[in-house]
Amino acid sequence: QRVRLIGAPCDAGAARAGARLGPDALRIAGLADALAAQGVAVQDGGNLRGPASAVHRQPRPDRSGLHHLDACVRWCGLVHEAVAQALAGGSLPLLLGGDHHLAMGSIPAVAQHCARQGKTLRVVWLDAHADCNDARSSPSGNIHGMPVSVLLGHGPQALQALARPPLPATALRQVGLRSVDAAEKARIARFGIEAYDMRAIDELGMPEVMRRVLRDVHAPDVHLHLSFDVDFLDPELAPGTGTTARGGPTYREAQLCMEMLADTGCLGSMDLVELNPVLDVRNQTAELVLDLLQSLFGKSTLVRAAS
Ligand code: DIR
Ligand code: MN
Ligand code: MN
Ligand code: MN
Repeated sequence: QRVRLIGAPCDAGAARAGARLGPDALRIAGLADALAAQGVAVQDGGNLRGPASAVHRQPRPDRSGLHHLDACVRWCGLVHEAVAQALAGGSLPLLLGGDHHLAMGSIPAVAQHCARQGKTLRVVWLDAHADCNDARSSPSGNIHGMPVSVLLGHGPQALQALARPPLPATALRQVGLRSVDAAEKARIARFGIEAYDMRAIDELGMPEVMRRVLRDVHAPDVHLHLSFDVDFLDPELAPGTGTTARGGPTYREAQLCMEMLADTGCLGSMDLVELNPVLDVRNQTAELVLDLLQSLFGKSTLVRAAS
């Protein structure tokens, strides 16, 4: 398996600055070696070069109610192109964010690739948040809180062009939610998104949640895209992210989640977003993420019989 690393050092969509340093924090933690240890051929495409963000951010929404709209649109364009190129070259694109608005660059590129290849796309969205706002419902104006709306064709007008054609809601599954705005709660129900909050994980257990999420994810006709927001993880394990929410998955729950995603054999692309090394403790969040990535790329403790 060939993986192409695509660094997107951009935090224009986030609530606080610092996620722009995520790609290098992952490299310094040993990302390439961690993947190589799982037999992955890693190709590091370096960091994309896009519009710079202010060092001291004083987010002020523009007339549309969106922070840093122009920068976000331009970064998504760069990401879209890089992801499309990696897929066309037969590699698995691993987008290193940067904040989660960049999924409006990666996922449409993946969807277009799947349409050409006649593959069914399934997107698993691991996040504490629903990222389901639009300009009017957003309490913050931060675009990282909006990509799910946009991908489903309901987001702010100014972002709609990024995600054509929109994904059907049936292609998306969210896991780990615990910080959802009132308007988002209504929108999730209205859009018909299959979402598993922390209560679902408590009641059903992570194994049953993931069995449901992956019930129709089987090789070879499904392309699985994983959109991994680091704030999915419990903040006691993963402090290095801009908008933490307590009560997230434990270390083992997160590992099992990765192991079950790996077992599908369908992983075709991934976003790894919202790592903010400025807020981290000795890069421990980056190191934890590498542990999880190894499981996602097939690491297991014992030889396992095919199930
Ligand atoms: C909040 C927080 N729902 C917003 N969202 C975050 O600003 O839209 N998304 N942190 O990642
Ligand atoms: Mn997110
Ligand atoms: Mn989040
Ligand atoms: Mn976010």
